[in-house]
Amino acid sequence: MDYNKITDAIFNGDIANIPQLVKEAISEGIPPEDILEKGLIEGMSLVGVKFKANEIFVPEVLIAAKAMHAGMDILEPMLVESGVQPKATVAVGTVKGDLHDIGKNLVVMMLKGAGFKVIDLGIDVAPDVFLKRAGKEKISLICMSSLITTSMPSMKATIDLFKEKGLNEKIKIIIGGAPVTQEYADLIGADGYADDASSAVDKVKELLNLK
Ligand code: B1M
Repeated sequence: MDYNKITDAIFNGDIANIPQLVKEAISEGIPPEDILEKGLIEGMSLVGVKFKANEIFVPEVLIAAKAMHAGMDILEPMLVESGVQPKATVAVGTVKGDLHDIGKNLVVMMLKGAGFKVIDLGIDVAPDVFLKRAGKEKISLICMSSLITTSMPSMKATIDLFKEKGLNEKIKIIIGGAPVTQEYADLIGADGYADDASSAVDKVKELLNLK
């Protein structure tokens, strides 16, 4: 399989052809994780590089993101298949002021695939929304995602709110996203940091003492 075909299709926002290309890769026996990492995510990284260099602009990025979602829709059932009793309930959301959802969706997918019940809170999630949902459902851990530096303070605000309500012992909070680091996690008092979606699963298991 030539991963470049998928990478190019993401970069060019070729929404019509992405599902077929992903299905072809699956039929060639390529593991879905490889299709995701070496095809879809690679394409999106290229989009990021060109966006930063002002060589492409928001409309192109949006179309590429739609193509990415079209590819992820095909892979999701394969990454998620588990059918076992949920290990624990985890909530995932992109924090207030931030509309990026691709990385957050990957975290959701990987956690589901690892057998967790996942409550996807979506994007632009305010601290009190995390709090309300944590009160309603039996959430053991929250994963917060931030892709822009301006939304990072909302991670701290959420952690502060959980501490203020005395929930920080009961509900762990971990953070991730491109501008976020372990140092930032330490600084704002998060229980953990994960560099990518599969490390997020490892961190969740570690913090909840699950295998
Ligand atoms: Co935006 N954007 N964007 N954007 N965008 C970035 C993030 C940016 C780095 C581009 C750049 O300048 N190089 C830049 C941020 C700069 C900064 O803050 N320092 C930026 C900007 C500036 C903006 C706008 C302000 C642009 C504007 O309007 N002028 C605007 C902000 C809107 C808002 O949120 N309020 C904006 C808008 C958009 C679109 C809507 C056009 C679109 C989002 C579409 C969507 O998500 N549905 C978009 C996109 C697509 C990007 C880039 C190109 C790609 C992001 C992405 O999906 N990457 C991005 C550049 C880049 O990152 N290279 C960029 C692929 C994804 C798989 O990676 O999300 O990092 P990522 O997730 C990774 C890890 O970070 C980790 O796991 C994933 C991998 O497994 N992870 C977690 C993520 N969340 C986690 C949570 C965890 C654990 C791990 O929990 C524990």
